[in-house]
Amino acid sequence: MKGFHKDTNNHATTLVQHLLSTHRRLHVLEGAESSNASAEKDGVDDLIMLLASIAVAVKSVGSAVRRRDITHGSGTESEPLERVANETWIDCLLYSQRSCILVSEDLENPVVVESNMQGKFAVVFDPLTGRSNPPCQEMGAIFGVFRQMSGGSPVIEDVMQPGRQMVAAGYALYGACTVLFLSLGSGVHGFTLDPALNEFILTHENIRIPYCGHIYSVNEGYSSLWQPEIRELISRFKTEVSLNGKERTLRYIGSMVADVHRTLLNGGIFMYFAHQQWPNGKLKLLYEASPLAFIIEQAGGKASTGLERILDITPTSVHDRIQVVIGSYEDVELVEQLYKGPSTSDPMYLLRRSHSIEEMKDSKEESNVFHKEEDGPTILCSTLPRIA
Ligand code: AFP
Repeated sequence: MKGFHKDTNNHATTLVQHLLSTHRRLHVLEGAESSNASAEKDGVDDLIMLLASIAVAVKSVGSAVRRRDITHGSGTESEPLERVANETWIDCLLYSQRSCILVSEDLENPVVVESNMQGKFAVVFDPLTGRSNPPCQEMGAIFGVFRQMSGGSPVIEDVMQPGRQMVAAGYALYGACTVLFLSLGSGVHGFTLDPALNEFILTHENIRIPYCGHIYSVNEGYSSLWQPEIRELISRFKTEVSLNGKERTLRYIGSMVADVHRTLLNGGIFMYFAHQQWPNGKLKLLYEASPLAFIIEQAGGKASTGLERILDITPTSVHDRIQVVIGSYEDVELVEQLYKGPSTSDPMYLLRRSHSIEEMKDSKEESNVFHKEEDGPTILCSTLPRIA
């Protein structure tokens, strides 16, 4: 794990300090006459207050998860963890007085906040995901924040927005330590909970996902339930050399937030295709796929259904399900090209790609610098002609 980022006074940077300083920096850059005035104007201070409340929800659910680890199966558990998590998120969002309408994976219908507690933001969230992976190692939470579009009382349209209109998104993971990764649309930053301070400390500043990877993540247990073209696509993808020259290898946790977290840090691709049990795909658009697509795109990656960009999809219901292909730019692009098939894919793509792989091999022999991890992908990026 990277060390704590220190500010100019050599102090670890907390979540709120980072959010405030980033925002101030952004406004100075925009030449705003005074950041206070502009902060007020565009409600960023309100957004920071809302994110601080989400951090409180993550801390308290994190400690409930850890307690549950200790008491697991002892019968002393009073309430199911998912109910504890859902109620905690709703309380924190309500008392932030910055939200107006809430969508939770664990509630059939959206919650409209009482007018005297209302703020400007619509929040969509999955308060506890990966829970079919007991005991709790790979559980987490996912959230997305939209601006209220309607004037007056909030309406369902305030959450039925395409992901590209989010003003913030993020996820938490309750693994060996509790981490919170988020973006306000200017890069992705990761924070780790320091149990001694009970503060989220900046540990991953401005993360960039590797341009290509060799890890692929898909539940191959469903291959018999997939459409033949999906089976064909996965077997083709597995045999296509990864641009970093490494053999492809499978990693699948079964918790999207954990699988995407690994993909963000190490590169590669996570896929969940439709199959007989889930004809439209299993994963939820609004509070699973869209927020994680926002994060991955902000880190330089790509996120699609295989055919269209996830962030351009406008939900038709709050619990819509979609297919998900998300991760390193080059890997997702390869899957999209294979998925589109010869009729609609870029006929030159695979040719260019194999050309680049040859070039890579040549440059590897030549400079034998390829083995130096950090150089690998950068060499490739310069060789792969972009699709206009
Ligand atoms: P739970 O939150 O019910 O554990 O579901 C997790 C999830 O929605 C997502 O996080 C996983 O990627 C996916 O389901 C795993 O689904 P399969 O078990 O069908 O592979």
